Amino acid sequence: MLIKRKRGWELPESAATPEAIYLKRRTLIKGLAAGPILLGAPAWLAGAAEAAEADPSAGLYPFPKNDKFTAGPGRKLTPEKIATTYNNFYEFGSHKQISQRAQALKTRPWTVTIDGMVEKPFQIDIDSLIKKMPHEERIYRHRCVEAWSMVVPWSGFPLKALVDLAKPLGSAKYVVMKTFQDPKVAPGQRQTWYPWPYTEGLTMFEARNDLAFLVTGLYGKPVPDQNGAPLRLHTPWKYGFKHGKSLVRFTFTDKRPKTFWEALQSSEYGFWANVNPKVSHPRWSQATEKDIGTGERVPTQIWNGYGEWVADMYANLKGEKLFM
Ligand SMILES: Nc1nc2c(c(=O)[nH]1)N[C@H]1C(S)=C(S)[C@@H](COP(=O)(O)O)O[C@H]1N2
Ligand SMILES: [Mo]
Repeated sequence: MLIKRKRGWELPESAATPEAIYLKRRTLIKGLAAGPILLGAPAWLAGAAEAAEADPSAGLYPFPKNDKFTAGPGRKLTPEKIATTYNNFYEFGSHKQISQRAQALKTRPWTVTIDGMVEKPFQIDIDSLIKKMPHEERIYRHRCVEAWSMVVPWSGFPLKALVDLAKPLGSAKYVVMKTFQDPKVAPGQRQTWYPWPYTEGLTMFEARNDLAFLVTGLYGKPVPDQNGAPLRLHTPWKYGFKHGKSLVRFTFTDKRPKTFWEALQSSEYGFWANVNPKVSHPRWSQATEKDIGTGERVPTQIWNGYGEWVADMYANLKGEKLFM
């Protein structure tokens, strides 16, 4: 939880990280006509061209902003550089500095499987999915269970649109979302004590809520690998660990899944994980959070401030640990 490094945004431009340079090369190459110019080009240039070609969705961004969603009182957008270099993605390491390592992820081709209790299981490639889904940009606050937060413009589409595409049976009660599994790419997955692949889930009610959002982009561009390319969840009223990254499978079921953190430590992390400042984590208070953009500590809000959209869903749920 402690941020014990020199903060990236305080560095002069000349000290930009190799990752930033990598991203710049991608942009540079996108602006060049492909082909002859690459003959005899240095290896990094050719590699960057491949990376650029490998993301056919890049030209679709930015998407129109949905003005319903704002940073909120007293909050500011987190600088892009911070949100893209301070990450939780245990597949690439159990610390926050995984952004460069995560570039090993190959996000094309990328196939998403829809199965379980649906009319007819199917697979769809990510670019066909992106083209079918109604995209927009939403500013959402992101509250990690570790008591830090950020405010980010996410691009994507309502999870509800994918649920409709999937045509679940009336008997389905949950949608289970799984991250890719490939220990050759993700060194963390060689640590066999973790219950890979990363698994998360929502009730069908939650999945159809207007706020549940599948993210394909960040800051008006395709979502960077370290933030869960090419497809990750965002349910802003829940702790960040609910937001599975780099998703490959959506399974509809009538059984509540054992989620990744719950399987590891059920006394500390549960299925619901709704944000509540009054319910402490067993090892720390959830009353406040550190905004990683401003460095300020701000009070945490019930449902992370999204109660008007989501609180109803839980009104009749008795005997459930809704806030862990
Ligand atoms: N596959 C996978 N998804 C994951 C995680 C992870 O380790 N692996 N970490 C979660 C946690 S704890 C948080 S806070 C967010 C962090 O997302 P960000 O790096 O885009 O801020 O991703 C979530 N999704
Ligand atoms: Mo988190």
